[in-house]
Amino acid sequence: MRSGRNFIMKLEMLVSEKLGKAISESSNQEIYQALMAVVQDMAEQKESNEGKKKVYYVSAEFLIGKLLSNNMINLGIYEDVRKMLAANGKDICEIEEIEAEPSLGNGGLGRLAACFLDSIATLGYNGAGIGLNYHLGLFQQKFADHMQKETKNPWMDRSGWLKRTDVGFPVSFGNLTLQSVMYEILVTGYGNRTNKLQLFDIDSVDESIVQDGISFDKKEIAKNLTLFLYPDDSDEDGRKLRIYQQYFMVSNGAQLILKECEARGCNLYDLPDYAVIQINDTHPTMIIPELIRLLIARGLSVDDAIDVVSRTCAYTNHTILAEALEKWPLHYLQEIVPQLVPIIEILDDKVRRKYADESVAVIDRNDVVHMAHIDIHYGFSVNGVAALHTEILKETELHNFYQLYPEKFNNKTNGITFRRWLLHCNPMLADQITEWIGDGYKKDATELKKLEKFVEDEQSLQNLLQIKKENKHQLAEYLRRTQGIELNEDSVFDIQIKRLHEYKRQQMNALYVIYKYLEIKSGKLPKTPITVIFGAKAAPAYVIAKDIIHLILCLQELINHDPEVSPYLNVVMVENYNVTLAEKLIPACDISEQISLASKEASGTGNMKFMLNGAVTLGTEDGANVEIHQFVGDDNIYIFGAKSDEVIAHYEKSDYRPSDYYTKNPMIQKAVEFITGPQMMEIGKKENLERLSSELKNKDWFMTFLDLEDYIRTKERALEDYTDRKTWAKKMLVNISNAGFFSSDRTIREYNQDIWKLGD
Ligand code: 26Q
Repeated sequence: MRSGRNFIMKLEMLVSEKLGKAISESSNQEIYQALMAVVQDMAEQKESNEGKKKVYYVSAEFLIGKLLSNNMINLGIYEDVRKMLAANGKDICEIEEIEAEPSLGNGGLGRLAACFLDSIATLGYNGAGIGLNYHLGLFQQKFADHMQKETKNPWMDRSGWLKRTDVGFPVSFGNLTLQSVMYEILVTGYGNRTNKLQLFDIDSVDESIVQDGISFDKKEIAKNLTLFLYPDDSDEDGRKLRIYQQYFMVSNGAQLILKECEARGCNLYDLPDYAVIQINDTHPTMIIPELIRLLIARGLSVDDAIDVVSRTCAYTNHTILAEALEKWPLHYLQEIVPQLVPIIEILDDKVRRKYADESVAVIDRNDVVHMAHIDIHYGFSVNGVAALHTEILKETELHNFYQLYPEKFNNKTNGITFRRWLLHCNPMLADQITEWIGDGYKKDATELKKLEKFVEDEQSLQNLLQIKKENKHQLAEYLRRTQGIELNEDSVFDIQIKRLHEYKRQQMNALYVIYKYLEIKSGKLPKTPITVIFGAKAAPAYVIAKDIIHLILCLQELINHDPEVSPYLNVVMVENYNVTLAEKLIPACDISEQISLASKEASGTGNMKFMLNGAVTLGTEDGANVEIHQFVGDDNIYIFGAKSDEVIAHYEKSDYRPSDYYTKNPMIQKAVEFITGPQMMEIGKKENLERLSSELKNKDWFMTFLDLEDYIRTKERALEDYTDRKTWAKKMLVNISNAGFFSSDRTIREYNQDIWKLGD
């Protein structure tokens, strides 16, 4: 039995053995290292390569977050370790803080890949993640002069989970051949097997070429190949470096997959019986021509190679934003990966012989290669990540492909791992749920539904409110200690945390803040104070996104220092939003902001994390919000704004004019004019504020003004409802009890049933 006094004593022995001295006499840093080593030993014991067929989840991003506590939870030892440390005068939370967060992802797509690895291991499936080991990860965000500044994040020295292997492969770029090294991170499932995340790298990467901030010479490929995640692709050298990275990732992946399958006795014609490759968006698409190339080199005919690969690869689409669909000029590929060009030409030629429709071509008339088109023609499955998203792909974005291959299209609504996003980040709530319904929900999330019977129980609702209050207190302490931020713990915590993008409409939330500020100034005081919390990184080259951050930081300065307003309204923008911060923010949230322009957010996964932790969603009918709405019903979510059909119709007819709304609505006008008014100008920079204001007034590509009025009205209604604490607590409970569907265990079971077919 892994619990009780004996086990705690054993743990203490294991850790002190690694330390070579008593725990009480060791520093937190030393204890972190020792615990990590013990956890790694235990995870290794669960390593398994069983199962004939294996899924390879190939992704340019794996946003895994800190690993120590998560692994301890999955190994079932967290509580005992906590007690053992406490008995030795050590605080587990302080030890958690030693660990650096690996920053190997931008946002949703990378975090999804991490949740999936957890669920694949938890369900006992044979699988691995394949990606790149970015030395400096995604940039670290600093605020100075109310602006975002980027600095590097050297996470590797302070993490320790990466294990170098002696596996490596040659990868050629024209005349340059680089020898790779594979690193591994163990991914241990909840009470089940341990799988691996396999990250490729080269030894010649030179971190010293990074000058101030995150700039570096993009031409020295041997020194910079895996230096950063998605280097700035606003210039040509940046875009080329992306192709180098992608090919390096997939060539290594393809060589590893063939090696492993051959070792298990696969003759290459049977590859689909041994491997299934899930292509996470188009970033790994070159794995298709690369595998075809490798199979031909091993003696298969061109047609057989294409057939085998097409039955092995499946593609997930994560976006319908046109600018995010990858297209590469053929001459880039000719320069960087000339060996793939003849293959891609064959793939194009086959499509052109079969289909006259130019819109489905692999290489278009301008000699641009459409990566998603390769995936759809030469993969056996195409999936979207929420019901609405998949419908839009079928009806609009990929309609011509859907007509050719209706059988390939399927939906897999995203999910999140409840181990990290409930058990780890909200232990108080998890314990309370266990007290109410037992711990079956930890393995079968749909059991949360049993919570609904407490919805009329006064005491249970009180408990729920008490837990929220305590989590708000803990967040306040954390932000005070780490960022010097003061929160009003008695206010409503209204939180929008996600990448900064115009389609996610942080600017609309900022306009609400201005509206509210003006209301308070005019004497209309809210019943409950509000704290509007933002967390977001903007891509370094995304000018308007950075202007929106500037606006929010200026509002924070103005409002929090205004003695008339700050007792009722505060704005907080947390610095360097990442997985670790999300784990602190989400359990403390009252209102979850999911306000993307309908049709633009493929799914969202933050929405699910908030729901699970008892926040109520304020959102549009977009992505997975639609499904959340269906589960909780009208009374337990605040839905507003134009529906996706209306939005799509506006785009099709090009008939949206921001001025139509701006000039007719004095409230909108006042709020927008405030951006460039004297108070803001005194704090902020004219150039940035004017650019943002004019972008909104003249373009407003994501239709902020279309939804602003309804947004404000609906948010006010939510804030009013919040004052009836008991009714609000019911809404919280209904949200938690309906969150089961959004477990990534459910998502992964569906991937396996419909796509991977791994068997037992
Ligand atoms: C493409 C070309 C050039 C440069 C960069 C890119 C690029 C980089 C990152 C394109 C897309 C991404 C990331 C996309 C992403 O995170 N999408 C999110 O995926 C989540 C998981 O499915 C969804 O929940 C979100 O709705 C979706 O936005």
